[in-house]
Amino acid sequence: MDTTQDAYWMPFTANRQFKKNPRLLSKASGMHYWDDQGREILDGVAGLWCVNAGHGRDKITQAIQAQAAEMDFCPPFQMAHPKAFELARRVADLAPAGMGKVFFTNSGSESVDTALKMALAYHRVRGEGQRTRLIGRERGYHGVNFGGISVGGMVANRKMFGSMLGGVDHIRHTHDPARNSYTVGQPAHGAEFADDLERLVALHDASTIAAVIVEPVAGSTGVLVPPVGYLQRLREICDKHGILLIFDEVITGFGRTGNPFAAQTFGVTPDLMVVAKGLTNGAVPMGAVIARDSIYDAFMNGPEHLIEFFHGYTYSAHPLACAAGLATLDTYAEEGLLTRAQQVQAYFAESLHALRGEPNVIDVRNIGLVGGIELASLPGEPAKRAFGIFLDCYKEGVLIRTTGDTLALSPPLIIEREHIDRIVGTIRAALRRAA
Ligand code: PXG
Ligand code: PLP
Repeated sequence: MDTTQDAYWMPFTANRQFKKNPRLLSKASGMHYWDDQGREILDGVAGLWCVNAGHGRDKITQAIQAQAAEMDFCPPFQMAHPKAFELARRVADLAPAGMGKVFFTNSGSESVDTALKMALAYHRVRGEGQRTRLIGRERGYHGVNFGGISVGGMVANRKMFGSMLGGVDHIRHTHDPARNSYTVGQPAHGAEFADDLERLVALHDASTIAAVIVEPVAGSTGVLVPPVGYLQRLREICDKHGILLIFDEVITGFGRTGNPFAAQTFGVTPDLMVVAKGLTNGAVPMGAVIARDSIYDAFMNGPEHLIEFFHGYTYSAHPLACAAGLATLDTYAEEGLLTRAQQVQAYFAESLHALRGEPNVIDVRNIGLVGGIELASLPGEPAKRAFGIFLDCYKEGVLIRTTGDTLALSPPLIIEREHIDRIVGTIRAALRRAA
């Protein structure tokens, strides 16, 4: 083993396997990475679902460089800098009407925990402090902090970490391959999965429930697109019972589904929206929670000199992140990237669904510029077949992502047809080689 790699404990990585045969990237531009040997690699996953405008965008680079030279850090508690206000305004302007308040964090995981705390505190400041229960969903991914894994529904991310938050329950996931496999876009069947929330209301009583958190499209558990009418039904049940609806848009935010947010694509407005990743095009870590005005307003009570919400991070609204965020939103606007998926999604869908019938493919799912190709697992060895395909594609110069035995694609929104052809062609060849 190369001893220079000993010290780095890699996140979500098979450390021993990786260090025997490392995959090192050293340069990125547009749709591509280059490895440490100078080999070009087409990026089929926007880094990790985050580099939505493509890599190395000049405007973003320059904004970060200029900000670092002008002011490196500004304390975010009882102090602020102009770009923090400006970025909050710009993000709020992209959000559904009425969602006008933006709280900054440094990641999706921090944003999730921030949103859960906001929901609990919101009920409390309104005199409904008994609403302490949080509801997540099976197969949900909400990052890796304790709040997020508590409401999350990925067994491997939970089972090692004790009892987590108390008072959490889960509704069922919406994956229903028997009725919905190979659906192009939103599945027709399964709006009734939302009624599971009524079951939990009957069990716990609505007066104990603070919020429900779901990803509009579940990403990390294999690209699960919401059935037609499902999110509407969740919204109705939340409204009926005074429960807050939180959308985790860490992946779906910033153009992934053809609109700035999936809330707009599906026509359902949540009460709190969790974002990260595409907010800065992945260039500087940053996340945010976007809140309905009425939620913020509920906190603005009591003596004016007192802190209203005892929460925040040293690096909330970091100047470099704000500068990167503003330049990112400029780039999205100048190039129409937040709606560009609408133009490319038909070709993307057609190309992915043409993989039906290739060896071991059992389902294809897609919406906007996100896609999942599910493979039959090797008997007794879950995730191994997909990982083999990942390694083969990487060898052939295409970066994809796997989750379980699903191949996931979420390319930069600047993708052209020739890139789609190359990604899908490489996957097809890898599937055939592996068979
Ligand atoms: N919520 C959702 C819906 C996410 O997809 C997070 C929260 C956490 O964000 P941070 O910035 O703390 O990582 C995410 C992150 C994958 C994969 O390919 C997906 C994510 C992160 C790492 C890997 O499965 N999404
Ligand atoms: N731990 C200690 C000892 C701290 O002083 C702080 C912040 O001041 C934190 C953790 C939290 O760090 P952050 O604000 O970067 O999340």
